[in-house]
Amino acid sequence: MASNYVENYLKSQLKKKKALIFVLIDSEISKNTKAISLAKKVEKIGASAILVGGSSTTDQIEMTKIIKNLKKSVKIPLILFPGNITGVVPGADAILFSSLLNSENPYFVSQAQALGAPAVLKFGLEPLPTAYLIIGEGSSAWFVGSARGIPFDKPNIAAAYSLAAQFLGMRFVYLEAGSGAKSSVRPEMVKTVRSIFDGFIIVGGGIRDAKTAKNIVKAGADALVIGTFLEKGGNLKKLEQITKAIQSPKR
Ligand code: 1GP
Repeated sequence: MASNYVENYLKSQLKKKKALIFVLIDSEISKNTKAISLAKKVEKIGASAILVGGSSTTDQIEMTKIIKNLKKSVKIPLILFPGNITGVVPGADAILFSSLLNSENPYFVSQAQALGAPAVLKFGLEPLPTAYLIIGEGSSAWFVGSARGIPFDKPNIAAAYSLAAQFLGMRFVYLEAGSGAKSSVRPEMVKTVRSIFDGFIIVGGGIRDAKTAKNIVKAGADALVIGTFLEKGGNLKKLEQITKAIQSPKR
């Protein structure tokens, strides 16, 4: 298996940019041609990776097909973002090998991981060890993952989970407000997690304007995941604004 190629690439990108943009393509929503054209456009705008997945992946054949075509169309890494073992398919570069640490169902904490791990090895996917933390309630990820959502205004709880993740050897934390969330994770929470977690902080869910994005990055996020507002194919201008707002040179 390729060693830490994607992880090292992300680290080197971070040295050049203040924060990274990951664009999420949900293969259940964006079908082939749309997904490919979106990926090409966002690569041009400056996205550092494409996440492929979501909490409701069922069509593995379609997903594999999209990944195969994406691989031919863009140079940036394709990272699987599985909501279950159905999200583990061949052809991508890496996988957010995640444990939903605040799930009430042990299946999402460790059992799906055990069931999925042999396929990750077989497909040569680079596992990025990730603590997936669901913030708030009511999102699909919250419902499907049987999460006990961390309240938006309890940054210390998110920080405690992140510290536990660090002690468990996880190098990525993903603070997830949920796809299409009304409000994103608050900067105060990101800041508190940043003060205690040494690894890579990913923040996603409901980020759709430059000001919000900037504040989350200022608080210490390393990467923002953008999904919903790009799904309909428009709004690339807005992505440009967000990218510009967060990727100004470090000094
Ligand atoms: C969802 O964090 C991602 O898992 C992206 O969220 O779709 O709201 O951009 P949005």
